[in-house]
Amino acid sequence: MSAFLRACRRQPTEYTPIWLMRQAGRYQKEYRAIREKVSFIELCKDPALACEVTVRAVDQLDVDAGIIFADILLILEPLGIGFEFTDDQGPRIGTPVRSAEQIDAVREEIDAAVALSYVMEAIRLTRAELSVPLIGFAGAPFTLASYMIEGGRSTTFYETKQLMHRDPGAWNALMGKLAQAIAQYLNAQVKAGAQALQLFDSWVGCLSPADYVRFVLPHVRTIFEQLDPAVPSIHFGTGNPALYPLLKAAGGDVVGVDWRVPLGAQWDTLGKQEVAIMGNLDPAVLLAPRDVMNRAADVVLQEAAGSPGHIFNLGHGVMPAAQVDQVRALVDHVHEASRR
Ligand code: 1CP
Repeated sequence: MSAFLRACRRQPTEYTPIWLMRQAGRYQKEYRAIREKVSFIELCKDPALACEVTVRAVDQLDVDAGIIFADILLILEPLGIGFEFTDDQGPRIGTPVRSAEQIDAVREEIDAAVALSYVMEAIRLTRAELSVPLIGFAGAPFTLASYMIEGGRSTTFYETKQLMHRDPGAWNALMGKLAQAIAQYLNAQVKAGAQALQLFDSWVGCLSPADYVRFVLPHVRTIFEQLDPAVPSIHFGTGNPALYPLLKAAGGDVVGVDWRVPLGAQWDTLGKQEVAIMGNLDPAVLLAPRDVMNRAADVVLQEAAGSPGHIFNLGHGVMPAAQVDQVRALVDHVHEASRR
């Protein structure tokens, strides 16, 4: 079994496996060249191009896993929510969902294998070309709901929290529909060939632990309960260290943590015998001089202390300003410095 899949299962590996969130993207000149010809959505919906972009990131970086090129928002289309990607503002939802009537109109069930067949086809094509495991993914209900309700990116999440507190019934109805659709979508990706899954709850850190327990955790738990246990799952959240024990409780074989926590102490709190951990270099360190970056990576490796079950990653995605040779140098350094 590959080092990445073994680490997901907390089995010993000869070196610490590494992959990077957003390892395919604008920091690569080949990606920018493709994006001059096609829009982001066209790229996601073209399985051959999505496969090309996914495989190139693995080849350029020599990482231990690929992640299928897609986006967490693609599932909104089959749910009946129109959106577009703007070049400067990020995603924009046509009509934000803010009333009980609008939540009623969100579709109950999607057949992801049909509605998102282009993702499934991209997974099949990529599996045939990759020699490392391929990760499938989806956005978590809170993060997806926040885009639907805010209408785009947010820093305060006031509209989302307002709906949650004003009408818990409508909130739970929306979260329940999203959880069902997400579970169905993730299982369809496994059928198509995904060998691991990641649930991205990128913005859930804006919540208090008490609100996470009441308004989010039960819905996320239903997702993990429905996933095929033969395929390891990663539960990623950022921005709020107090939530990590709750993310673990909600489910997943691996908890993905950001740089706001010391990885070792966080892993001790979660239980090294109970869950694997992924993280957690600050992506900004990619912009530092190479020796500074390597020393920061060494700190992460020392925190993990070579314990089985550490997957090296950034605490969030590679930024567009990163340089490909620097990102590759990070991967090479982690492989060499962790060899046992
Ligand atoms: O060409 C472009 O400008 C598009 C930029 C881009 C890319 C490369 C977007 C728009 N999405 C993606 C790909 C993507 N998105 C991947 C696969 C690539 C890889 O990892 O190698 C994945 C896993 C995602 C997941 C995603 N999309 C998340 C969760 C991860 C995270 O960064 O927290 C989120 C929040 C999104 C929404 C999204 N899509 C795109 C943008 C610019 C955003 C963020 C907008 C915001 O700040 O709210």
